[in-house]
Amino acid sequence: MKKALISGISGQDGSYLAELLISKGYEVHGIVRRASVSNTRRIDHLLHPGEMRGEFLQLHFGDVTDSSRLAALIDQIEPNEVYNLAAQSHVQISFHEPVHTSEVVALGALKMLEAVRNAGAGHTRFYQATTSEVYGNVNISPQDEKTPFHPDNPYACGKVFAFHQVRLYREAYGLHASNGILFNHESPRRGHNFVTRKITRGLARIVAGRQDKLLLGNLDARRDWGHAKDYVEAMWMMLQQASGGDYVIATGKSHSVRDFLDTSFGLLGLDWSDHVDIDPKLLRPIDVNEFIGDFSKARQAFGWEPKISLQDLAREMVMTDLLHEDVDPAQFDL
Ligand code: NAP
Ligand code: G4F
Repeated sequence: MKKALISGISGQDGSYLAELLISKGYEVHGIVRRASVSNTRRIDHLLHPGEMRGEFLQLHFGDVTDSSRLAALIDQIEPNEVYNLAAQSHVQISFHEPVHTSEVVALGALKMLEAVRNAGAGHTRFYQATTSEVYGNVNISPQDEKTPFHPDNPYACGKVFAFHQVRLYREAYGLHASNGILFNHESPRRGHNFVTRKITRGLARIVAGRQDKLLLGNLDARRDWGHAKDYVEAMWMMLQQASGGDYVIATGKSHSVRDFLDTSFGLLGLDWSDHVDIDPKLLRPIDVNEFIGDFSKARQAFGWEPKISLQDLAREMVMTDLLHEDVDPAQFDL
């Protein structure tokens, strides 16, 4: 039975990846941070009630900033595949917490790589969660694996550092290590303070009468939005290749925040402009105007392509958030 270790397993992608690997017969191990209130909500269905383990999933307390703990876990588990998904992944918060963000995003990735290398784990394959944010406002469109990096926030700077460490470990030490350069991907499990989830959750709360207004920042920004479920499959596919590499994972289509508002409010027959106000505090010191990815390399190398459309993604998110607010989605023509 293959063994996988996932950092960031309690996050959006970690939860879908754990489900995918378990469905493929893996024994999955995950690193979780100790929190005063449980942070395993997204993976509780994979665990025995009240325990840190399930039939095919075991959780271990740890933190990617703690080298000694990472080394001990790699030694103990001897994973075939390591997926480094841990991050302070919020771009705006990275402007407020640049040092902490860099410690987790940049040094955390390096510490994971070192733990794998020092274990002499020639059989261990490594996945790094790189991001389209590495391109920033590069003004070349669409972005692919050859597009120069121009990181425009502390989070993106940390991810560029980690990208090059992964490439270096591949070239210098022969590690099977891959960078998935993933463009934005969303789901009903997306954190509440990312724009798509903030919109679908805000919409559901407005319908339920629990919220009056939805406060947003830059509505003109354009993003290439896919579904997290499709994207974790690409992570796994990268590690099944004969050697490591760097791959863009995207849909090839870009939409503005305004478009996403049109789509989600439109699903319930509402006009978002009656409910949305702009809050200047939500504007960033620099924002990236547009991301749009070219995923041809991944399609050619291992046949990956996105399956879920933005319309279906928005519908799933709106329906789930309505249910969370005890509103019956059946009353709408979804
Ligand atoms: P997410 O929901 O914010 O999850 C981040 C995960 O990292 C959580 O499990 C979090 O644990 C964990 N974490 C944070 N700091 C840690 C630390 N010091 N040690 C160990 N774990 C730590 O992010 P996501 O959307 O699933 O994204 C997964 C990865 O892909 C991230 O690296 C992100 O930067 C990258 N990425 C995401 C996207 C996207 O659009 N979603 C696109 C490109 C790249 P807690 O639950 O305890 O907070
Ligand atoms: O949803 P967002 O916060 O995602 P952002 O900044 O694009 O970052 C996400 O995707 C990256 C991949 O490109 C990941 F690497 C990263 O970890 C994260 O998952 O914001 C999207 C856009 C931005 O232009 C932002 O300025 O929406 C705009 N926006 C407008 N109002 C808002 C809001 N963003 C947030 N979070 N909250 C708002 O109220």
